[in-house]
Amino acid sequence: MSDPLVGIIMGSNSDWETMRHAAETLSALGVAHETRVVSAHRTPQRLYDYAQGAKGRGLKAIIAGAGGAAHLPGMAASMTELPVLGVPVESKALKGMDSLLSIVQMPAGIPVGTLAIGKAGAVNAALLAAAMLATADDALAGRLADWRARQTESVPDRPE
Ligand code: RP5
Repeated sequence: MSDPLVGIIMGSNSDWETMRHAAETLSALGVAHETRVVSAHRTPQRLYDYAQGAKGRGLKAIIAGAGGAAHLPGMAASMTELPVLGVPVESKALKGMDSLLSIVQMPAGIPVGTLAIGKAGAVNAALLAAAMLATADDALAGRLADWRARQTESVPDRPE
């Protein structure tokens, strides 16, 4: 496996059920990535170390998923110049609206590209990270175009 280009981080092991869709999508596109549990609340030093070291280790983007009071994407973005894509994980109490609003409402100055709540957001974060990398990688651009063509072909004309 080549060196990871995308880091997928999540606030809890319980987020993996959602965030594995980002990892699976990157795998399908042949994008080298790594996965880590990094909590803004429970492991702040791990978050600091991860975000501070990410660019130097060769990562090009970070996908950060978290639920509830979801500080992880914003805190990660504050400590790296890499683009950070935030995935609001669906919470039990508020169905992910808390996660969404926590992630999307960044004050001006530190951006987080916020995706949809749950699996759709995890898949789309991976597709968006791949599209960003593909601007400087023709082979990846071709794989991404093939992925989209297969998706188009898989849509039936009539309901089955
Ligand atoms: C957040 O709290 C995590 O991102 C997770 O979505 C949520 C619940 O975590 P657990 O209590 O399941 O570990 O920090």
